[in-house]
Amino acid sequence: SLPPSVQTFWKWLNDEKVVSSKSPAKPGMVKEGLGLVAQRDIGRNEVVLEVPKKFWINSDMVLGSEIGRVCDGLKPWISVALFLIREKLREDEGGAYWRSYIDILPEFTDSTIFWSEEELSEIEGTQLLSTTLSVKEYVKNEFLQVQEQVISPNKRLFPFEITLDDFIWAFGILRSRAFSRLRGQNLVLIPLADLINHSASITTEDYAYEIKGAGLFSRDQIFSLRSPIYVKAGQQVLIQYDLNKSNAELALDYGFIESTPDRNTYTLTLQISESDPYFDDKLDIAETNGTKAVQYFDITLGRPLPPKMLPYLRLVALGGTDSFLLESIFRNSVWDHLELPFSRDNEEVICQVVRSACQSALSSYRTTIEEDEKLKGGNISSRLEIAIGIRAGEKKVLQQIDEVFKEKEMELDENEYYQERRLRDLGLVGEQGDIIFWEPK
Ligand code: MLZ
Repeated sequence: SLPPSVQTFWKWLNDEKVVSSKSPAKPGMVKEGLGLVAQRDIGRNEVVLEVPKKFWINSDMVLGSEIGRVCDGLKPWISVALFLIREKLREDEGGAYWRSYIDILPEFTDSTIFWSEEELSEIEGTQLLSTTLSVKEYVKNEFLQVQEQVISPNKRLFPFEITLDDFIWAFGILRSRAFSRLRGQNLVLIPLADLINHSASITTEDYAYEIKGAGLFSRDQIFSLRSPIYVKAGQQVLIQYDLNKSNAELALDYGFIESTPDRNTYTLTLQISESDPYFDDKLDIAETNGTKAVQYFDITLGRPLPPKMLPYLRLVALGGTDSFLLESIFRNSVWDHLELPFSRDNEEVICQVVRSACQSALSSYRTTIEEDEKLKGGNISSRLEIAIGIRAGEKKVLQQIDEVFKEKEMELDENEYYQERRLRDLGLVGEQGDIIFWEPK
């Protein structure tokens, strides 16, 4: 049966007429923790619940609340975080209204922002570790600022100690529970709707939830959640959170990963060095073609390289006798030329650069893919499972990239390069590739 806190929450929603006993779904205990369970069969695209705007928690609502006047100008997530923390920590009667919702919120999730140092050591060498550390650094800086500018000067509104951990808690709640891709909404917590869990096997994102008018004669808005698939009574209602997030993003935001291969990604950072003698010309060319001085390329397991990566790499590596291509008369065609191997030297450099970057990244993990695969089957905690999935996934992507450039290395002598293409275009190369000489008359 349901924990008392959840029963109280459900009663509150009934008392407030957000739901009735006939509601198609209600909170229930599921393998993820809490979830929404169908009380009867629910059809595909059937509305599961509707939550009126007065129950939404977003920055507009906070601006109209008791702390509104001190939240003016804050980032939306900071306002909502302050609101949640205050509702959580306050002990006066004013806290009664949101109490039952606050009480069902978890103290933590499996998001890497909640991991101990020991748990984080399992993702040593990964990009997820550095992302996690920089996100925590960001939250800390925001906390220190809001503490100095908002919390400390307003002791009457915040008559309790607020710590960085409280702030990380609120951040984690928002990252995992808020809906962020709604029309006109930056991020919004929708009590009850936020109990919905994610399913990897649901691959349609559209129409699962939306904001709409509460009715023909009402100017109010409601949040409406539909089930993307048919659900039998007693089963959990699930949605797809986000088809575009990588496993690293899923782990950071929600504290889970998928085994779907193309959720595994690695982000390569390439750049035109400021000390490059051709920096200005290269930057101009890069920018005309939609790339920057520092450019990120997300590489996905089982997918081809991003289309702009090879031209960008060739541009970065361009030098020596190839640098004539940077002259302004070529400006309109330079990117086209870089879509294909430009010169043997240039192609060789990009292979070496990428392969050695892959190998050095691969050497910073503590385990091999084989060791990871062995651990996967065992009886391990959910966090360790995430850690293993992430580090194995990154390594697989790195190996894939290395493999691609290893093949390119083997083709170096067979490629046709710019000079040959140009001669051929000018009709100076015969069928067998021999240069045709004119006999002097
Ligand atoms: N990623 C989507 C869904 C989030 C659902 C959160 N948990 C209930 C979004 O940001 O809207």
